[in-house]
Amino acid sequence: MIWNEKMECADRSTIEAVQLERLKETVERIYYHVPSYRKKMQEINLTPADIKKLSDLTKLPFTIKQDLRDGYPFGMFSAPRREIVRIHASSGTTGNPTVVGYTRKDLTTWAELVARGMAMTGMDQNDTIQIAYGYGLFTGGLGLHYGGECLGASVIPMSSGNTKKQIKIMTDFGATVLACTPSYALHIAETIEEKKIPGEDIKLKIGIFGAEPWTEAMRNQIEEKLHIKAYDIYGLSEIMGPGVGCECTAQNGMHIHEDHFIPEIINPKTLEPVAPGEEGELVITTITKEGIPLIRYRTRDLTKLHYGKCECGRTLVRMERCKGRSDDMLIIRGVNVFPSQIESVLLEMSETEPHYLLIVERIGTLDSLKLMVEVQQQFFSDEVKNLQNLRKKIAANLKSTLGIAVNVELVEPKTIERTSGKAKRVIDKRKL
Ligand code: DLL
Repeated sequence: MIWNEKMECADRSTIEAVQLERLKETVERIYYHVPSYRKKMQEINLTPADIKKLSDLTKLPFTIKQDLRDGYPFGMFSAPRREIVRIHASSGTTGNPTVVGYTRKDLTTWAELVARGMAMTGMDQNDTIQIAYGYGLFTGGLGLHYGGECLGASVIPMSSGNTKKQIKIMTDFGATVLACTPSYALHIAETIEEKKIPGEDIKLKIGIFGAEPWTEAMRNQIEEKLHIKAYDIYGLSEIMGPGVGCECTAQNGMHIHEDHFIPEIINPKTLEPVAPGEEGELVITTITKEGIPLIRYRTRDLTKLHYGKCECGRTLVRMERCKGRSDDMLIIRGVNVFPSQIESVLLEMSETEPHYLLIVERIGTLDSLKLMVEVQQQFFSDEVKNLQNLRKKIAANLKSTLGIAVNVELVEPKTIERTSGKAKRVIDKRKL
């Protein structure tokens, strides 16, 4: 099912014409309604009339998370408060959260776009979707909730946590779709295995997982353990929430809803656009939002965009799975390391579990990277020699992938704390 064929399968020139018209309206809106944007534009002598063609987008200033924090809580809203009908916020690790507001039209758009994403995965009205993303200020729960209702599916608003109850409701209500973070999906899958729930009691067919980086190897594990097709869904609260992009059944990148967002990829150092197909930081401009439209928002997410044809028939650009964030990249003794690289190594080995924690420390002037990873129980009952060998094998695999030595510590299953939301994979003691 294609939800909005006219937009999702439009040719490039049609999409670009729609984008230009909507971009002009958005620039006009922020210039006259958001003082901080007007000030930024005046500083570079830019007025809304200067946006004449789509490529003029690059004349506009960037927006960063700090801009939202500086205007905390509602400084960047461009609609009057009486038109704001919902407020969400994203918790920052430091400082104020970033706060976003939605008008009624924004909420309708959001629900439609999430529904479009769900339709891409093959979901329809006959599905029952269990939403195990957190409800609350986080956009995951309510975002998927209204998308599911808009699609016409039966929505189970579970929220995250209480895994035992998740599994009871999943089996009793016959949920066919699970929506949660990929790390929580894996935890649910393991609990199902442990409790020896018979396969026929689980009716799941599809998973809609996002909100944190995950790897292809992790997808394979989840698909195998839960006997489902697992799809990636991308979004961020500043831009809308979940549903900015979603994978279709081709599982070959997430289609971005270009009739509502203009994506760009820039080099995070030079801030210049990269060549098409190259990796860089995703920058997004919203072109239909009323509550808090953002121009050239720097997501910090590293990915690539592909404009080639997709086998599903949609012409919307596809973004690759996020490799990580430009700011959660670790630099260890000068070497760039992404937690996702380590995860891939672990998932390729049959002896380890995909539960791990990275601890970065500076000892004297040298950075050291320690990996705590769970291994199957049997290794702890085996001879010490076997444990030693496994430890060496993991260290050698990591060394050959990352090019640096990692101090590996094997721990027993269930030692590393589980979360039902976004997994915490890194403790960087250099920053504490
Ligand atoms: O995580 C929105 C969301 C909810 C997306 C549910 C998907 C599903 P924030 O809390 O504002 O919003 O966090 C946004 O999470 O900039 C990425 O770094 C990361 N992220 C989101 N989706 C993915 C994904 C929600 N599919 C930040 N793959 C983003 C990798 C993701 N990272």
